[in-house]
Amino acid sequence: MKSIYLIAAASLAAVAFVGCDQKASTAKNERAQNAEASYVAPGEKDEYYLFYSGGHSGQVFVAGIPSMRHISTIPVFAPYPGAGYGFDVESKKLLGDYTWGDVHHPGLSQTGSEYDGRWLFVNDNANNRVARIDLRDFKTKEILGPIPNSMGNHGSSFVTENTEYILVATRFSVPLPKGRVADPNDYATQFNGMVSGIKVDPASGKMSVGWQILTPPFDWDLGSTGKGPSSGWAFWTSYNTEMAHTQLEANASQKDRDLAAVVNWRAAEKAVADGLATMMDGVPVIDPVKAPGVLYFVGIAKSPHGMDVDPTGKWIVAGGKLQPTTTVLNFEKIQNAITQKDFDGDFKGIPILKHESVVEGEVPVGLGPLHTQYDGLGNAYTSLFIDSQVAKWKMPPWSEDERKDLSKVVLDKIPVHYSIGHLVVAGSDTKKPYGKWLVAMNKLSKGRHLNVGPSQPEDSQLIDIAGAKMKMIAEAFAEPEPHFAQILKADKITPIEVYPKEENKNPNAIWEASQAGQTRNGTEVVAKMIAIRSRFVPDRLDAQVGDTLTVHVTNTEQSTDMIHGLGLVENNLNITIDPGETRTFQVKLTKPGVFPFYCTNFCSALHQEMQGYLVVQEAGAAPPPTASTTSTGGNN
Ligand code: K7E
Ligand code: CUA
Repeated sequence: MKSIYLIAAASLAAVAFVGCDQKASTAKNERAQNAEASYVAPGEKDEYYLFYSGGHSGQVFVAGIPSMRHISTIPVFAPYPGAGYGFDVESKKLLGDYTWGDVHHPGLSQTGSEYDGRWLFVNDNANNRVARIDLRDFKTKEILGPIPNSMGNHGSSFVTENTEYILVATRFSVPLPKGRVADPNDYATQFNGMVSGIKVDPASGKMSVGWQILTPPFDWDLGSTGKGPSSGWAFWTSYNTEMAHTQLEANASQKDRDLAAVVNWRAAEKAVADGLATMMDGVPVIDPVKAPGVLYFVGIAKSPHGMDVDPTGKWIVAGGKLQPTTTVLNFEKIQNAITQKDFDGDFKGIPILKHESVVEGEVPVGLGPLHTQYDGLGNAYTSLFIDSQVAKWKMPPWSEDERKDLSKVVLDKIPVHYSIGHLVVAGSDTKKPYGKWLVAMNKLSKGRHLNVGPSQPEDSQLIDIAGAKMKMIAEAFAEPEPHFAQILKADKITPIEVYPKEENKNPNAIWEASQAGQTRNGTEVVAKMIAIRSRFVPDRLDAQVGDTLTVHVTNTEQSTDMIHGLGLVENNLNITIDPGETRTFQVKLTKPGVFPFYCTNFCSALHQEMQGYLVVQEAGAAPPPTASTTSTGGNN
């Protein structure tokens, strides 16, 4: 008896032991496989760039996929001393009066609905601007704005199929033109929103405001541009069709449906050419009631957020934050409804397309659907903010059986950590997505990292979408706050590593120590300086209180990664100069003294020795003998 018990107990224990061990080794295998999937060995490179918005940091972050390693921060709307951005004359001019921005939606330039690798556009929600980053050198080249007649540049920056325009829509409505004052109690009659077409010069990328479409005072939200059959069109969700101006969290959630905008931007172009626009604050503004065919509305699920056109251009998916479904619009049906005037009345003279006539279906994806992305294989991926999940579901066409119960097209769900906002599938907004990877950008990390105190990072998770089931692979953290992102195949671009000397057309560039020195004209002191391992020439500058000192620094190096910086002590100044580049800084001298300047970017064994002095005499002092000569000594 006893022995039987013993045997039974022993075999039970053995079963338990084997089971546990198997589980452990499966888990271990899986960990190893996942690690391998995102592992990029030292010296090897990632396959994709991830450009993700830096939110209220005002910057753009660059990481590699699949490693998720942060590679670079591209300063855009805020000073960034690490790149000397916001301290030299050129970048100060770009920033204008602002020292921050709120970046939400990066958009890569496209040709024929595919990424062409030329530019990355990003919006500033806070100060109504759009910026253009050149992917040749990953630098911000232009900031346009504040955009006239446009308040709260959130529904932006959506690139049209050949980068004809960056389309933007207003989050906030205000009395227009800006500067006009009206009582918020008269919100419905005195306030307006706006959709703007920011024209992009095809050769230079230079932006200008092309035209604008006046809209009722809804809060325009996310948008997307058409392609293929929907070429020339764009779509935005909105909230607050209630036109509330207080306690929006309750007052803007009264109706069961909100209105999305269906915009024919080619018709808008034509309306301006036909003289149907009137000028407001220097921009041709179209009243869509007077230019029929430019703007339509369509009712979609309550308080929507994301609006995403699929790679074929046939389907447009809206996420309904307060309704557990995505609304799938059929573009062909939209066209038919427009031709047949199949309207459900109008809103302030703008026709509302009949919901039932243009909606293909409402897919029960889960709670809090925000944004949708596509893999180009007929699958959609929707972020579920409330459920903290990504739902994978099948795009139309659907079978009769599926139509009857659309829960059947929901194929898979994966938990993310936590409260996902945007998600991105590589190339989702082009006609040929790369698929393969999905990055979930989660709002809360809730301590899934080393404890860094109360201010916690955002959590981004890499999900493998190549198989039938989604697979969680890796996790990375970023500073606040990634909203949207774009993924670009690395071999699409070949950024430069130095600025070629022959391309430097800056009239103040110098390449020889013999050309270096300073000149004075009244109180204007101008110096031309060279930075080269490991010295500045000249390494002495002379000026007086009351002078304006302008220094043009050329980094004459032509080797990769040989960057020099110039920090001027107690003058709140740091610039960095890339190889072959000339940068200019300007200081108004207000206090006498001797101020050291030094190289801030580690460049050589003698980096620490790379320094000089700015001698500032009292106002009116006789210029010292060395004032306009080149520095002597050193190793030149
Ligand atoms: Cu969803 Cu500004 Cu695109 Cu954030 S927005 S999540
Ligand atoms: Cu030059 Cu450090």
